[in-house]
Order: sequence, then C-alpha cells, then structure tokens
Amino acid sequence: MGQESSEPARVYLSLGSNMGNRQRNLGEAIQLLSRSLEMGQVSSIYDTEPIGNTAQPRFLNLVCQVHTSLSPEELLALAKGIESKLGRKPGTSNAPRPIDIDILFYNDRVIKTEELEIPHPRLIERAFVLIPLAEIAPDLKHPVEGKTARELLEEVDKRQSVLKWDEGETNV
Ligand code: PH2
Ligand code: MG
Ligand code: MG
Repeated sequence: MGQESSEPARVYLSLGSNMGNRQRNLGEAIQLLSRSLEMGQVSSIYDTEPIGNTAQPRFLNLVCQVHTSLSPEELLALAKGIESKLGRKPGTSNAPRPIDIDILFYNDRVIKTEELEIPHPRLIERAFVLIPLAEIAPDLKHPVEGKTARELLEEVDKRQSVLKWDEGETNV
C-alpha cells in the first residue's frame, strides 16, 4: 500500500453538468476522457438537485471508473483541460457550468495539497455521488472512512433529490 506500481491506477471520477445540453456535455466529456484513459464502468445518469448553491439549475450527474497511468496531478490537468474545452470558465465552482470533472478516488491514495484532495472531501455527504458510485462499485472501500460505497450511501441524507434519468428524455 502507498507504493507506486507499474499497474495502471483504478480511478473513480464524478461528472456533473447543469448548463447547456447536459446529456450531450456528459457524453462529450466521456468521449474526451476515453482518448487519454481506459474507460471502465459508467453509471446511469441521474437528474439531481443542486447541493451547496441551491439557486442554480438541476444537474445531470454520473460516476465512471477509469484506469490510467497518469499521476493524480496529470489526471487533474487532463480533467481541467476537458472542462475548459467544453466551455467551462475558471472560477465557476459555485455557478452553473457545462461540465465539472472531479476525482473521487485514485487507488487508495490519500492526497491533500492546495490543488488536489483525494478522496474528494465532500463525496461522503453527496447522494448525487454515492448513488451512482454504489451502482457501479458497491463494495469499493473509502480509504479514510473505512466504509464501502454502499455503507456510505446508507448513511447519507436521503432528502437530496436524485432521480434516475431516462436517456431518451427530450428535456436535456
Ligand atoms: N457540484 C457541485 C456543487 N453542487 N450539486 C449537484 N446536484 N451536482 C453536482 O455535480 C454539484 C452540486 C460542486 O462541484
Ligand atoms: Mg464538483
Ligand atoms: Mg470540480
């Protein structure tokens, strides 16, 4: 544990969009990520109530698993590059944006720097992350909390509205 290996890292990402054609934005982000990473499981899409700044449109969210030999810092740079390619303006962490790509887990690494915190510090309180995460990786263990995605989901505030998205929806 904690040792670098030559195996690609197993990483979980959270994607969210609440601006423009949300479903297309998610699809384009997955396509762009797939050019640089080995894309694994992708969860269903969920239509979710905004958490934090509640005065903004609802999000579409999903979680995906990827395998990569990029370092966490390189992966963050890739995510930021894709966010800006899809039209995200800097400094919009509390405002609507076409796409947000957050690193949830990078193997069982624990990282805390100015730029990057892994595991993502707010994932344990977010149903919009835990519901799609538990869908694709119910037994994945949080390296700090010591609980699985399924266990974390059991404990999260269930008042947050997270609805399975019908991919045939026309109201994107
Ligand atoms: N992202 C946030 C803050 N609030 N709420 C939902 N439902 N989905 C998000 O992706 C989201 C949010 C900060 O990145
Ligand atoms: Mg985010
Ligand atoms: Mg982000």
